[in-house]
Amino acid sequence: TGPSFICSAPGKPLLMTQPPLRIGILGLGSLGSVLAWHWRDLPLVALPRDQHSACNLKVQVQQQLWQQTLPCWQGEALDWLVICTKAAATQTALTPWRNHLTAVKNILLVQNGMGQQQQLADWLQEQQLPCQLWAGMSTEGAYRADDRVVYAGQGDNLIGRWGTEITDADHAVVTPPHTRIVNNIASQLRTKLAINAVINPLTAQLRCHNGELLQNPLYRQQLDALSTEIAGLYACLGWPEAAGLVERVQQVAAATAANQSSTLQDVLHNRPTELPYICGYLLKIAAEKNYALPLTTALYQQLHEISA
Ligand code: KPL
Repeated sequence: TGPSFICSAPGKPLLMTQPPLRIGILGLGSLGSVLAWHWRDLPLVALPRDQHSACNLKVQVQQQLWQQTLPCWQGEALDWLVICTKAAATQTALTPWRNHLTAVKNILLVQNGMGQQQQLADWLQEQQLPCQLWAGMSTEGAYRADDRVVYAGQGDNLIGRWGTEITDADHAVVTPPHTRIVNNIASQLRTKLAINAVINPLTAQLRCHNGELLQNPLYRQQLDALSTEIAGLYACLGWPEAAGLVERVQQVAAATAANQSSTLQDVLHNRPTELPYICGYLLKIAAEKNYALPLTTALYQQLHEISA
């Protein structure tokens, strides 16, 4: 947002600059670090686990290495608190900051998976915190390599209000740079959920890059069978994203062919995966409808065993 003009007296414009957005970031992994790089000219603060250290960031963008230290949030007013932790860590990471949250206007969750958005909405209401809750879906490409995060591919960061339609008042909110407001964020999240529910567990189980799911005929069969199973659940739930879902998963596997999915990276580094908020979430809603997901169930169980 650039400067805007208002007229103090006819013919005498008074230059008004918008104060820079104050943003706090919780979760400075690959995506959080890339967003910090996008917002490097703004006054950023970090919400570290120990609640007092500054955070050192290193992001490699093409051949350039960007390094910055973000101070720890002391409870000063924030326009946006952006949460990029793993879905399962949301509540544990946020709760220690409870007393500062009255100073936050908007909370934005940008994570894989579903279920955590509503859990947070319920918690904010229970705590009587008036922050506006937003959910986001990112297609930025980034991965951790040694001591740095590598920004591997530019993507979109779509955001929308959680649990409600976008209003005129929301459109008037100044959103963080490199984000775009959409009216159908829940739909975007459901499509991404299906993509992650197919590509992530399969690549983790088969230990392959995303593109091999298309190139290897046996893997390709599994890809299509799993996508078809999930499209069936979406159709049963009346979710319009069911249409074209199998093709959409294929397109994303092709577009991210050289990627190691985030779940494969987690498994290879012995980290907890996001599958409970991806496959686990789908299995829970399928069970509520008595809808069987045999392929998803088997894959989820096997991967639980691998990462347990
Ligand atoms: O979101 C992804 C992930 O790995 O988590 C995809 C889209 C599958 C790209 O790798």
